[in-house]
Amino acid sequence: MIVSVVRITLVALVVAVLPMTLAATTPARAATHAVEIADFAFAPATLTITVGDTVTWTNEDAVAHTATSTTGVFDSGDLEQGESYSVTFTAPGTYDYLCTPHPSMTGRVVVAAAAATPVPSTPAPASATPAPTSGAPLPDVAMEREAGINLAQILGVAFLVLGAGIAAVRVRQRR
Ligand SMILES: [Cu+2]
Repeated sequence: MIVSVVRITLVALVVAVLPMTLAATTPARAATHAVEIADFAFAPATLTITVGDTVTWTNEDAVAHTATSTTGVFDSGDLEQGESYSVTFTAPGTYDYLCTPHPSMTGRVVVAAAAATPVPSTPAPASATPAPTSGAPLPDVAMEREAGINLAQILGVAFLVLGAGIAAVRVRQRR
C-alpha cells in the first residue's frame, strides 16, 4: 500500500512537470523560407515572415531571373538556372520586389515584428512604411504557450491536493 501511494505520487509529479518543461524549451527560432522562381513567376508571390527570418530564392527556369527590391534594399543580380540567393530580414515592413529583365514578375515579402522581443518604436510616417496588417498568428502562439503553462500548474496543484488527500486517509486508517 505504501509503495503504491508513492508510485502514484511520483507518476503524478512527472505528468504535472512534463508539460511545463516542454513549454519552456520551445523558444521562437529564426526560419528560412523558400521562394521558387518558375515559369516566369515567384511562388509564393506574397510571403509573410517574422523579423530575423531568411528568404531564399531559387531559379528553376532555363532563363536568368533576379529578385530585386523596388526600394533598393536587396538585389540578387542574375540568377541562372539552379542558382539561389538569400536575404535575412532584420526590420519589419513590406518589401516589394521584381525581376529586372521581366518587370511584370513581381513579389512581396511581409516582415512581421517578433512577438517575444518588441521592436524599438521609431515612429515613422504611416505612408512611408506600410505596417503589416496580418499580425494575428503571433499573439495566438503566445496565448497557447500561456495556456499550456497554466494547465500544467493546475494539474500540479490538483495532484498535490490528491496526494495530500491520500496521505490524510492513510494517517486516519493507521489510527
Ligand atoms: Cu525574370
